[in-house]
Amino acid sequence: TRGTLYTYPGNFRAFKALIAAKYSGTNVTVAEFKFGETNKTDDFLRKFPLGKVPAYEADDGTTLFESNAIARYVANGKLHGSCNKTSALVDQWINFADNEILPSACTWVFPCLGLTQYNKQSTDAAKETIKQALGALNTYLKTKTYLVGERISQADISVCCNLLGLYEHVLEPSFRAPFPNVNRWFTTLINQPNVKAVIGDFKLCEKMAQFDNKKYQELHKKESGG
Ligand SMILES: N[C@@H](CCC(=O)N[C@@H](CS)C(=O)NCC(=O)O)C(=O)O
Repeated sequence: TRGTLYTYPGNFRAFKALIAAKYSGTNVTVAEFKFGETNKTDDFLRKFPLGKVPAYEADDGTTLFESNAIARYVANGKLHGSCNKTSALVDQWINFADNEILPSACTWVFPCLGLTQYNKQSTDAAKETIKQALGALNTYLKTKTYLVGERISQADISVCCNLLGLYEHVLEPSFRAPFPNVNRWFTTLINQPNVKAVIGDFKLCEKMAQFDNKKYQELHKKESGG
């Protein structure tokens, strides 16, 4: 299988599929892409009606949106568990990553990048949710190297990718200290050659980032008519 992935650089959702492709030997080319332009063209919208990325077009014409579906497709059945039980466990962690981690991760990290406005109440709630999720993961990983079975699966890849922004920007050493098993597992993941080949060198957060109002104003100049 071969195909083309539409995404902007550094998109953690695209990473889920690109890492899966590396592990599975699938040839995925990243398209020339300009966010806000390429994904608004008629041609793109005909194939991918929401105009969102990542989006995938296989060489046989198959088109897919939603990062988890793309990751599954390019993995060719590998990485998703070979029996009913393991594939359900892999799904469990993929859904955990998107439902229990990602919304709070975005609420916490996006204001630090100036992408969204800061709201103290929602940020505090998000931090608590992240603590709960990391706590659950930490307990689960106490006796395990990987989330499902004895080798890397899409469960590890998807949870790891949804944690990237947190570990990069806000999980400073004192915040992450109570979760040593998660830290060990995350470090194992980001150092795998197939992961490194996609995400590059990763530096763990040293100091918790805060809301960047200057960046926010800059990024939102146009909308406010300035
Ligand atoms: N659930 C989707 C989310 C995709 C998504 O929200 N993509 C954003 C960028 S990361 C996007 O393309 N937004 C463009 C738009 O909303 O116009 C997935 O996991 O692939």
